[in-house]
Amino acid sequence: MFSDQRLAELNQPLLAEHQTQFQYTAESPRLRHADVAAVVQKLIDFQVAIPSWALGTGGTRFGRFAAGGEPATLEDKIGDVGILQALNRSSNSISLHIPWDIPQDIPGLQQLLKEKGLVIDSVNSNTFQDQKDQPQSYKFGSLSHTDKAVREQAIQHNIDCVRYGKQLDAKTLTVWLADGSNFPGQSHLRRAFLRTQESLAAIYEAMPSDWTMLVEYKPYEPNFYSMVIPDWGTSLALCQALGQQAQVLVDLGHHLPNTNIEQIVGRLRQFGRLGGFHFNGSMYGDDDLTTGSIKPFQLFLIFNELVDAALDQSVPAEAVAYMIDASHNVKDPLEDLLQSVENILSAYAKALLVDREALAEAQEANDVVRAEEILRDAFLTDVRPLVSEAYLRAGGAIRPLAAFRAEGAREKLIQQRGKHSVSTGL
Ligand code: AOS
Ligand code: ZN
Ligand code: ZN
Repeated sequence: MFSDQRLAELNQPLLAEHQTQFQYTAESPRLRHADVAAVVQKLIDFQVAIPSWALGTGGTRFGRFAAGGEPATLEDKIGDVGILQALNRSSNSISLHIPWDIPQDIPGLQQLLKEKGLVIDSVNSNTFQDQKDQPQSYKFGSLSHTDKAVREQAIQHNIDCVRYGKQLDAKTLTVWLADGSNFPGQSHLRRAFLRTQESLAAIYEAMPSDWTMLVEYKPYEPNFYSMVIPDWGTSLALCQALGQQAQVLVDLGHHLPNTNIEQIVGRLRQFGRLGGFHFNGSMYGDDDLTTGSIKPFQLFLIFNELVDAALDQSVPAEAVAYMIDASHNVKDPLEDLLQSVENILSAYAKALLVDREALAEAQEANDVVRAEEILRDAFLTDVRPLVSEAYLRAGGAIRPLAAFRAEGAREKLIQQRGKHSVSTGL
């Protein structure tokens, strides 16, 4: 849909204004301390994975309102991420969820991924639902279940996920467990943890040596009394017991209100155990809203920790997997994802603009107000021209969302796939 030529046509009317704005920002005396060209290059290099399950409308337990033109197959989903990538050149990978995305025609999928310039970054296992014809039920847990037969089924499912992932050159297995209990006394808390650790170890052993296992935590939902992996401490303990290929995954929505997530991120980086993110926006809990829509300052502070850690020689270098985990009830899913990626890039750009030398001085001198003002200066900078410049230089659209609309992309997808097509994911 978005050929290079079409993108050039869509960019043409915006070009002059963009150049003026970019120039103005790049030459702003407020950014004297920053290397703007280097910031733009870092934005160009930054990639965030798109979850296959966020390409359709999610709905809630009360209802679901289809967007129309939703992807029904893995091929369609790759097509959708291809649209995002053509527009913003910052979404070159896809997270799969098994069994929603079981790859069938491997050579065909590989070809399609190549054509669109995409890779599969991670495979997510699903032991939170029972599948048709599945012998054992996950009603009372999966990797933590009291019954060995259920645990073995869940372990095998995770091993199968790795096998599917290998077919498409993925290198990451993400494990999120719904396991827990709804009432006091229902579950033996320590034993449930130990059984989980044992199950994860069996999966870890079966994983190729160049794979990473990401262990996601979540304080509540679907279980409301206890979750087996409720917090980053539990994830970290499991990862330390498993080995260096096991890393903690931080989903921004998986914290109780007012948790200092940036500090968790800083700690995990320091310990060499920050494996990746599930980005989303959160007002109350696991809301899975557009990343940066509710707490943009928090998103900036998270990136501030990441940028700071990357500059610190004493912090172990590690590959962090940046992924979105979102769900859409009222927005067009693709528009939402374009907004999310842009908000992520903006937060990153602002973090890159922090005057780190001045901040370190203010911190050493305990100058609270000055230190805070330095962060606020960066946060309040309008970085949209820098983000647009990155899109443009990478070959994308100056304004991806506007291009998506100008092209009538959703209408075209509806023409192709129908008004009532339903995505296979949640
Ligand atoms: C669930 O709350 C988690 O965020 C998982 O990452 C989950 O696999 C994903 O949201 C898809 O349902
Ligand atoms: Zn998640
Ligand atoms: Zn979640």
